[in-house]
Amino acid sequence: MSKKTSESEKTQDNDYSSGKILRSMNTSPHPLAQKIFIENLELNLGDPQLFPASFQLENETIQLLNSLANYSKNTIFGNFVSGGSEANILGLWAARNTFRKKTGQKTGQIVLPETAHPSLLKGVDLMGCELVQLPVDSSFKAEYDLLDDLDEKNIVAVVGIAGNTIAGVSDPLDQLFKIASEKNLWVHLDAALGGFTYPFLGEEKHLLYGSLEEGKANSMTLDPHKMMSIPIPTGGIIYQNKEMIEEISYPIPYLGKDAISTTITGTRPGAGMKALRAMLTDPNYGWEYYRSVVERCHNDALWLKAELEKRGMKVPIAPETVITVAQLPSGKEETQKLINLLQEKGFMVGSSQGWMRIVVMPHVKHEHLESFLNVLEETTTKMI
Ligand code: 0PR
Repeated sequence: MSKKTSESEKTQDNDYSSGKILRSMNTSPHPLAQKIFIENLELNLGDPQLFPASFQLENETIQLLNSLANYSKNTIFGNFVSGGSEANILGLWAARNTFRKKTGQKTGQIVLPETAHPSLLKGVDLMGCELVQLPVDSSFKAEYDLLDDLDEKNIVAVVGIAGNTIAGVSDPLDQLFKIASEKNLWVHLDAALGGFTYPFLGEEKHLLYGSLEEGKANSMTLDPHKMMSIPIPTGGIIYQNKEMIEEISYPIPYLGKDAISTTITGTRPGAGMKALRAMLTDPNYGWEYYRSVVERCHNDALWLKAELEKRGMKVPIAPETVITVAQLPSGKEETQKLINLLQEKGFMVGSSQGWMRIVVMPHVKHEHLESFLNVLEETTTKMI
C-alpha cells in the first residue's frame, strides 16, 4: 500500500481521541492493555497443549472476574471469545442443544425483547428457531408478562438485556428470573454493556449480583472490549456451571485430551484475556480503577440529561448506565434531521427509532460533551 493511500484511509476514519465519537460502545484501548495485548499476539487459547499455562489462566481470569463482580457465589465456567455477538450466539446455541436433549424436539421459540441487539436475531436464525419479540415499555424495558401467553413446552430460551443498546437500561430481571424458574426456562442475559457497568454502580448488591446462580440466568454475555477498554476482539461468555455447555462441547482429538472446544472459533486469541488480567491485577489499576471510570461516565450521562433538558429536549429516562437518549419536542423526524446535521459537523451521535443516543464511554471527556452541547445548541437554533 502506498504511503498516500494509507494516509488518506486514516483521515477518512474517525478517531476516539477527537472526542466526537458519541455513539460507540467501543473505546480506545487502555495503554497497559494495549501493551500486554501486543506482547501476546501468538497466544491461541484454542490449543491448550501448546499454551497450557494460558489455558489455565483463562479459567482463573473468569473466576477472578466472578469474584470481583459477584455474578455467582459458585464456581462458574466461561470463555473469552471475539465479542458480544459471538457470546450471544453461544448462549443461544447452548440453550437450543440443551432444549433438544431435554425435550427431543428439534426446534422451538426464542423470546427476545424488541431492543435486542442484532446479534441475537442472527442467533435465532442460526439456531433455526422461531423468533418471538416482546414489546418494551416507555422506559425501554421488556414486558415479560406476555410470556404467560406462550406454551412453555416450546420455549428454547428467554433473553434479558442488562444495559441495552438503545438506552443502556436493563429489562426487569427479577420478574424474568421468577417467571423463568417457575416455567423452567433457559435464561440468557446479554450483559455486553451492563456486565461491566452495573457492578460498579449503586449498592454492593448491584443489579447483576448473584444473577448467574441457580434459578436465575444460565448464560451471560460480557464484553471487555467495551467498558473495560481492552483491545478488540475481546468478548466473554460465562455460564452458571460446566453442565450448561455439555451439549456444545466438541473434542478436538488431534490437539490432545484437554482440547474440548466450547466456542464457535477454533483458533482463539488469548491476548485480550491477558490484557484484562493485567489491568485487573496491576496495583495502579484493578477493579477500583474501573469503578472510577464507570462512575465518571455514568455521572456525565446524568449531567448530559439535565443539560439536554435545559436546552428543551425531551429525555424520557434517567441514564441507568452510560447512555443518554433524547428527542426534540417536535418529534422523531426532526430529531433524525438533527442527528444528520450533527454528523455532518463530525459528531457521531447514535440514532435509534427516532431517538438520539449519546454513549459516554471512557474516551468521552466532560469537555467533549461541553463542545457537543455548544454545537447542538447552534444547530437546533438554526433548525427552527
Ligand atoms: N449486546 C449489546 C447489548 C450490544 O450493544 C452489542 C454491540 C453487542 C451485544 C455485540 O457486541 P460486539 O459488537 O462485541 O459483537 N453494541 C454496539 C452496537 O453494535 C457496538 C457499537 C460499536 C455501536 C461501535 C456503535 C459503534 O460505532 O450497537
